Amino acid sequence: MVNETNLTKFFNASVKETDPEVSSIIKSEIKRMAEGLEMIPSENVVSLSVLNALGSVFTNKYSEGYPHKRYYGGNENADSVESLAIERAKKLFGVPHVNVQPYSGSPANLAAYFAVCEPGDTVMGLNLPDGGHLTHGWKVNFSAKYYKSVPYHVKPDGYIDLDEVKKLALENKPKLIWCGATAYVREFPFEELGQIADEVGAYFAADIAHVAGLIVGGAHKSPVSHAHIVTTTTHKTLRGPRGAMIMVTQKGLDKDAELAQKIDKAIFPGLQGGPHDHQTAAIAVALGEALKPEFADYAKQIVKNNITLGKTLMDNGIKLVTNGSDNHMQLIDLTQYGKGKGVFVQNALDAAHITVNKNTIPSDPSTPFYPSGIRLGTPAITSRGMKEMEVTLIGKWIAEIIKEIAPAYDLPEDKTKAQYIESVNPEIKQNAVVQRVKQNVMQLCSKFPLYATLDY
Ligand code: DSN
Repeated sequence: MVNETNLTKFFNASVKETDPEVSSIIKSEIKRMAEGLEMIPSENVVSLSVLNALGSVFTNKYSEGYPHKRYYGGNENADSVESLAIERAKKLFGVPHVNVQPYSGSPANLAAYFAVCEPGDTVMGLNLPDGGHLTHGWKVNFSAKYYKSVPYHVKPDGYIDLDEVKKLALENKPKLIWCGATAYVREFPFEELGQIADEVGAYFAADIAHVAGLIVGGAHKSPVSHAHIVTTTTHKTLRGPRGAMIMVTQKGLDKDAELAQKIDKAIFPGLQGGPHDHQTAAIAVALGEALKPEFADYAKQIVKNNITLGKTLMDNGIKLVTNGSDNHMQLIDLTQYGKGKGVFVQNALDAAHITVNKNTIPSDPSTPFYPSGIRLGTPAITSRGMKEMEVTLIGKWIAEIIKEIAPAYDLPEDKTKAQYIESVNPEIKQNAVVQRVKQNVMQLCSKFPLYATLDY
């Protein structure tokens, strides 16, 4: 028999007692996060409430369909939590229609195509090596295999080439134009791209996965009055669980009165089965947090921290794409030290407990797997409470490591790249500068606990 006390006990039962193997891996991951600086700009630290909702009994439920129109019984609570998430998202973003069921960002974008395009239609998005996303038309992705992809690019200065977008749009008459990126450091030109889309009669979809938190926090302008469709993940600057949402704007409904139904049908039954109700519950919690006034302070602090990070790096001799940033991420250009240096710097920073990712830079002289840049940012360290003072220290440490490691190692031109990287890794880990920075990082992290209330 399940009474409330049993349920509470069950809910709180630690995996420690039932599965020591998994428990020990989770414990190691908590330690890694707690003792390091998470600076991958698409990652964050969710609240304990978000974690709690994500680990709730909703994971047991099947709810194919939408609130009050389900294919299974027992959905009164799933209806309530999904309706609540939808209402919060509508209020937060100022849109008339929201679907909170996409499993993650790529399925959300796939649904947008499925809703408004036929296979073979022409679509445009930012080229992946220029910072764009796989699902915006990169050649190996469904978005270029099933649609005719005409990518646009950034200019040599790193900003989106709006003249090129206009020229390509007039020539190719796309059905859909995307705005959004994984590695773009300036505010998106939503208004200008929306005008181009209108001129050629295209749908305009803004994928705000990276900057959703900055937008709802008032640190960046919203695309809602310019786009027909807005997609976003929920786990980046929005600081929710892994998941995604698709929004239809009033402009979208004015263009196509059926657009909301088309999006909903594309998600279910078009592409997905049962929604992840535990994810929906956690999204509702995160949206509730984002509606609070303190979230605006958080969003603005992310940007302030990132501007400080960029300035510190440049003051210490590091080159940045576009010489800085407007958002939550920086793209370090390592080509002053040679090509393909990203992997050595990523490994050295990893050894110093600073987690970043190697990334292509515009016109990268190397390849996406061995790129010449580093992408890093401030959402997660801002969630831990770090401000400009801490970020200045971190920026100096990163610059020290780059200057120590990047000139010291060169990628072989032949097929021995992976063996070479593996062979120099132990030396990089033991490097005196890397070791000193690691000690400093661990000391700093101890003052900003990941979850002050968790026992790890
Ligand atoms: N993987 C995400 C990122 O890191 O930006 C994009 O899908």
